[in-house]
Order: sequence, then structure tokens, then C-alpha cells
Amino acid sequence: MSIVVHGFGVSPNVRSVRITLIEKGIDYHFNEIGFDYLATDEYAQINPFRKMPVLQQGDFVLYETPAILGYVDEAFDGFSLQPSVPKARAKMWQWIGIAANYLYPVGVMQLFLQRIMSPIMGGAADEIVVAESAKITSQHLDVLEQNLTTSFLVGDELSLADIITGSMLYYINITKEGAALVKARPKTAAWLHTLSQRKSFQQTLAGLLEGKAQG
Ligand SMILES: N[C@@H](CCC(=O)N[C@@H](CS)C(=O)NCC(=O)O)C(=O)O
Repeated sequence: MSIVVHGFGVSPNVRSVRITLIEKGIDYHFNEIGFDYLATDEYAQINPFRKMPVLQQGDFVLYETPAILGYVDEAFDGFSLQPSVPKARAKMWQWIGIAANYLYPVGVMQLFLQRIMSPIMGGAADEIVVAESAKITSQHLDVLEQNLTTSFLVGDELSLADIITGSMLYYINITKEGAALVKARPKTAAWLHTLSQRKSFQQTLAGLLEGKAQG
């Protein structure tokens, strides 16, 4: 049954799902939707919370990024993107929680949105929000830097933790404040660079203006 991913190209959560599908070698159709579509009754049928991404496989519909990543990894053959040892797997879920609950709301939704997206949408960055979110992001990145003792976040194999955390950090690193924070942390910078070179990350790069074009 073919897979469809609904969302915007520029969304880090949507990108995480697409990267996971590419890493697993699974063909999928990317249904690029616009902001207006999230508000429709039709969209509420596939995600009543009106967020993206949504993964659809026939009559199976799944939303919430961590759930989608776990499903894609487990439902299909190929290289596993989750460590099998319980402690390592728990660490992977810990990083997924950090990405979703800390990096995304502060580094992406505040720092990236204010510094990059507000001007693109014709507004001005709220410098107070930028400064506050950069300060908190700095603390988040300290934790990342201290924990990057292996090639990837959990050991020496790519896992779902790298995919979701790397997707968030990509957007943080686009801001000048975020880029300075990454540059000051050599292990984080090297890890992000390694991820950015992967075919899956390259193939899912999206123009920042796309959100505006569809809005
Ligand atoms: N908890 C959700 C969060 C999804 C989310 O916030 N997606 C953003 C894009 S990255 C979105 O739908 N934004 C549009 C909006 O909030 O209207 C998940 O893990 O998938």
C-alpha cells in the first residue's frame, strides 16, 4: 500500500518523516499542502489537531511525528533506525522528547520564526523573543554538546534521535544567533555537518519562501 506524507516542505517535523522514509528506502508521495488546507474539515478528518505531518497508508492514518518515525522504522524492512538494547533505545526516545519539547518550541518556533520567517512574511523580528530564545537554546545546545561523545546521538549508528534533532537544529542553525551557538560547539557542529551531507537531508531541503507562497 503506497505511502503519502501530508505537510509543508519547510516544516522540520515533516522533514523528519521524509528523511526517515528515504533512509529506509521507502517510496512515498509527498502531498504539499498550504496553510489554508489545515483549517478545512477535510484536513480535520486526517488530523483533528490540524498539525502536520500526517502519514497515510491506505485507510491507516497516523499523526504525531515520533509515532510516525517509530512506525516507519518498524513496519518496513531494512536497516533499523532504533537501537535494540533497552538503555540505548530509551536514550533515543529521550532525545526525541528533547527535540519535540524543548528544541522545537524555543529554537524553531521562537528563534527561527522570529529571526527568519517574520521578515520573510513582511514583519519584523521581535528582538526580545530572539534574545530570550537564543539564551535558552544556548543551554539546550550545551546539553547536546556534552552528550555527543560518539558519532551519533546514541552510539555510532544513525537513529531516529539524530533525524528529529538534526531537523530541528538545521533551522536553528539558519539564524545568525543559532549559527554562532552551533559554531561555538565543535562536536555539535561536526555532527550537524555529517547529517547535512546525507542524501536524505539533501533531498529534503526546502526553500524558506515556500511557506509564504502557500500561505
Ligand atoms: N506534536 C506534533 C507537532 C506538529 C507541528 O506542530 N507541526 C507544525 C509544523 S512543524 C504545524 O503543523 N504547524 C502549523 C500550525 O501550527 O498551524 C508532531 O509531533 O507532529
